[in-house]
Amino acid sequence: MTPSIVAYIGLGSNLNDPSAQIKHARTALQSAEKIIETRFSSLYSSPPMGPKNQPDYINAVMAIVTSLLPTELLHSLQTIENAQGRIRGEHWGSRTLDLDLLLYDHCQINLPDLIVPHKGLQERAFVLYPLQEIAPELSIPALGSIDDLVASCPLAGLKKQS
Ligand code: A4P
Ligand code: MG
Repeated sequence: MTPSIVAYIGLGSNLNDPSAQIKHARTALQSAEKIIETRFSSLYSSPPMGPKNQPDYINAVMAIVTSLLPTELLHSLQTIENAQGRIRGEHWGSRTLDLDLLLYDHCQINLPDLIVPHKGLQERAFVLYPLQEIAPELSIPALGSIDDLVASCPLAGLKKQS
């Protein structure tokens, strides 16, 4: 059996009551097989990165322990996205729910359908600030300490909600 691994999931939504989407996804993750929540960040709002003709986002980060392999975990995340009505349209376009596997243990993964740490993480305030809130001691493979990454990343309109 795979030992318990610490992983971090990024949650994002900007359609159909985004805060409710994030809370619903949290419940779904808590109920998913072989996933145990250990920390959940505040909710944060931010203007869209990418196309601007879409609503603001709500984002959060969840820390989990899991015995799922990385690709199994990605599959579980996609199942939850699909159950919440995710339709894949424009790249970086509006979505009811986006679940990204940000970090999986200290692994660096480069598969056609799975890149970990999640690409662009170091430039995204809506990922780094909630991550720092729940994991202030974190060190990210090839990127460095969460404190240093946050220090070099402007807020870009990010606001803590709750
Ligand atoms: N994929 C590869 N690595 C991963 C990973 N670590 N976690 C693949 C999850 N998926 C991963 O993703 C496309 C493919 O990425 C998947 O098939 C999976 O195999 P997707 O969710 O279908 O498409 P996407 O989300 O539109 O593309 P992408 O590039 O993943 O976008 P991001 O990076 O998720 O960014 N602005 C604000 N303020 N807040 C946001 O949350 N999010 C996005 C989307 C844009 N702007 C935003 C926000
Ligand atoms: Mg995504």
